[in-house]
Amino acid sequence: MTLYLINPSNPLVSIVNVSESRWNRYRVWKPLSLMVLAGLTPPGWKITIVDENLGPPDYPALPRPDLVGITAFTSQANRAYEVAAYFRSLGVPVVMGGIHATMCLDEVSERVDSVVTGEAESVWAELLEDARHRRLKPRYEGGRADINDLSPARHDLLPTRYAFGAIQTTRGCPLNCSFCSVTTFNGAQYRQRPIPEVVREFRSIREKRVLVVDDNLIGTRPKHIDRAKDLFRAMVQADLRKQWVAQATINFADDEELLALAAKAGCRGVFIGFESPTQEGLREIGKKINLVKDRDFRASVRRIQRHNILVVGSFIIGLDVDEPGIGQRIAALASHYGLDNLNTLFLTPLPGTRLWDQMKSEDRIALDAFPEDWRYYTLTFPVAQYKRLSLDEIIEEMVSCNRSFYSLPRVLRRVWSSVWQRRQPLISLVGNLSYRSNIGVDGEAYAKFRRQHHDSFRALPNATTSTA
Ligand code: B12
Ligand code: SF4
Repeated sequence: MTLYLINPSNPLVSIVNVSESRWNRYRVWKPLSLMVLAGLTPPGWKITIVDENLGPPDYPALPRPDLVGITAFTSQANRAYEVAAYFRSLGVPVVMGGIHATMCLDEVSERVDSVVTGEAESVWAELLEDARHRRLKPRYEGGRADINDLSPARHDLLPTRYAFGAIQTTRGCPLNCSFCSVTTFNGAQYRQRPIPEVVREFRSIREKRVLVVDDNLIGTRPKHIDRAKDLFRAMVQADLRKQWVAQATINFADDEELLALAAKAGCRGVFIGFESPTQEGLREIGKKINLVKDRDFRASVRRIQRHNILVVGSFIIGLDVDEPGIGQRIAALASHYGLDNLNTLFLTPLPGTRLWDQMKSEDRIALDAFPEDWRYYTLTFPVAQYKRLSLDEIIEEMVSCNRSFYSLPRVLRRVWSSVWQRRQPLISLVGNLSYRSNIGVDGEAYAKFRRQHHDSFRALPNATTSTA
């Protein structure tokens, strides 16, 4: 039996087509979900993983498979349906799973033969057996997997042409920020894989650099932090010689021992969600962990950087409290914090989130011609009615934020400080130039977007500005 596992592309991802910019090749990450599914697949299946981000394959030239499995984030849904339609036209059954299939079950069910909701571990073997006997059910409910019993991912099934391999050591997040899908999808319970299994899987990754995909590698409670320390100790002991980047909350900065162990275990960069420059903004989205009184964010960032770890900060534009000037405000604050890179995104109601429910009930979802409009749900396009910013204004805020943070003097200052502090100057240079080179391409993409979608955005009755 032959199985194709497909990760569809979205040409709008990061706005820039990967091949358009040399720097953006560094954005190519290995799709872990499909390697995990492959790891769960019993012997007897010949598996091919297709990552369309590496270039669209010539499907008609490939042998006809017995089953196709497609993964998709919401932004990939359109392309997922195109691929599904092609294989179904050949009579090949298609199953879809992942975050979009879980959050938009009805839409997906209409377009594929079978849908897996939630985590696949508990149902994948059964589904494959059903496929073998041509009795696929329309739906399999995966729920949440037993974290102590995950199969290692098949890291060998994709080429090593990626800048980063990928691994997952925990699932779930208790924080449930309004814009984020993780708590709904993976649960509020922070589940940690057994450390020896993580170390074993790390060893099987061929890439030198690895993205630890956990939404928060260190967790929020003292027992989570202790586990993170134990993991880092085990990684040091195993002498993995990997360099890795991860996502964490700002409390990463609060424990010197944790930072020292992370650095020793190979941590070279951390993505942290700062989200909003104001307390009202943080309250609006429910990012409680950033609301801790008296936190000095600049000092926290500096503490992390002292361990030779780069800090990439993420902010959101478009909160109800955001007014004209927010872009400059974010750029100034991010520079003040001393962030190595800044990633600013538009507030985006993703299906299944609290924000989606709220915006839907307020009739504020502007791009709602689904499934076509899903391709704009990359967080790099405005897709909703923003309370105090018109379409033109919010785009201007994004452009001015990036122009300001990635202005040449600021880039040079950051790169110089990374040389001075011996904090990976080359990566800092590449990262800054990559973001800077996007500004021009973003401008063209926004101009086209504005022309095509201006009419979908109308002034809210209580908005302070108009879209005219
Ligand atoms: C790593 C990651 C990335 C990597 C992706 C690398 C890659 N090529 O896969 C990068 C950095 C590129 C990325 C980019 C984006 N991401 Co991202 N990302 C993640 C993250 C942190 C982990 C994903 C992961 O690898 N998990 C580990 C695997 C094992 O879990 P899994 O994917 O859920 O797979 C399991 C099940 O879903 C299921 N399953 C999955 N696929 C399939 C397929 C079949 C056939 C079956 C049966 C089952 C199945 O089985 C698996 C095992 O249980 C998630 C958060 C999260 N916790 O999921 C966000 C997340 C997926 N990203 C998100 C978003 C919004 C984006 C972006 C659009 C915007 C952005 N700037 O972040 C872009 C666009 C990407 C695109 N291609 O369009 C959202 C998606 C929400 C949504 N509704 O789509 C998430 C959920 C984060 C959030 N805050 O809500 N991301
Ligand atoms: S944004 Fe981060 S902290 Fe908030 S719920 Fe999502 S994963 Fe958790």
